[in-house]
Amino acid sequence: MDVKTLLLLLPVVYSACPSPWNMEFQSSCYMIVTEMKPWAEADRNCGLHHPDGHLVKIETAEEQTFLTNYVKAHQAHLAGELWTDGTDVEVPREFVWDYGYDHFVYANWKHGEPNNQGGHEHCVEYGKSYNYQWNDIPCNNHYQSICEFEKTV
Ligand SMILES: [Ca+2]
Ligand SMILES: [Ca+2]
Repeated sequence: MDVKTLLLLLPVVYSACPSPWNMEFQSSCYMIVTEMKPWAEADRNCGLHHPDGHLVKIETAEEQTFLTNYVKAHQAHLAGELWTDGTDVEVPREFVWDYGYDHFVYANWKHGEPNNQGGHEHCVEYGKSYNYQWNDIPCNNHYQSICEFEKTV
């Protein structure tokens, strides 16, 4: 490989996350949104910051650990609970990422969750009150959120 080819490849290999996406893990960029919003609005808000932006999909134990470490380090600035992209609005009791396209392979539910308390819990939150395990909760609750987009290289 000559030098010119190498220089052309560098921006691809080392593409950092564009502001305000300030967290990077594997092929994804993330940002925490501190405004409290209902789930659907929080998801739309992610898309305002990047065309591929959506609420976070926690797809592996490694991603869960990365995010939890980051959130714990910054929790003084956070209210507690954070929206993820998980929902069962399309098919009740079948939780998926992104409105039905990706069934959960990895999951980290709190013991006894998802419990659909009162029959109105269709969105997945995650935060310190459940020690960063997952819980289904009404989608119209207002929480802070984590947004994610996957870099296309
Ligand atoms: Ca992800
Ligand atoms: Ca629940």
